[in-house]
Amino acid sequence: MAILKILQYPDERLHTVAAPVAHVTNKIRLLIQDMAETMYDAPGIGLAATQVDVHERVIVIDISEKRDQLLVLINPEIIASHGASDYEEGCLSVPGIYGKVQRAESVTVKALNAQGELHVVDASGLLAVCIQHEMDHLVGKVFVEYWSQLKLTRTLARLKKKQRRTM
Ligand code: QAP
Ligand code: CO
Repeated sequence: MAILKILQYPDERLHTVAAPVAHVTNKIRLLIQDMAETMYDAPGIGLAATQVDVHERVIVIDISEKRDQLLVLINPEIIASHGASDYEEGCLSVPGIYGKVQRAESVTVKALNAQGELHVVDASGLLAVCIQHEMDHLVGKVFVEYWSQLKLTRTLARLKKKQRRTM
């Protein structure tokens, strides 16, 4: 297993659109293991393959307290969504930046698991928000890009300043 490097916003590679996984091979299972290890190490509650510069539709999520409920979503598709929520979000690719995004309150997602089996997940609250946030990464969208131009410009300036400090 390995801890992967997480791309940092505004890295252009975060805007790459991921391709569907054709077959859930051992290579994909290895990627999932490494992504899970990277997420747990960070620590974070969700990570999309895009964030580790792999442009395939793979997501890992674990919102459990004990960090023992890994959810793997391969080729996820939202088949139903309801309501509205505005959770405070963060992102491992945008460290230290938090803010609200408008999303659906609950979603039903169809996806393959690590065994390549199709499953359907009904999610609400934090899990639903996390799934939508990670699925956005797979189409090259980062949560801060929902914000106003003014707020995004200020965020970019803060990130630049921070990245200068840690160089
Ligand atoms: C996405 O984000 C998410 O700024 C997952 O310094 C987050 O795991 C969806 C993290 C909240 C919905 C609600 C962020 C770690 C982790 C930071 C994460 C940081 C250290 C973010
Ligand atoms: Co993120």
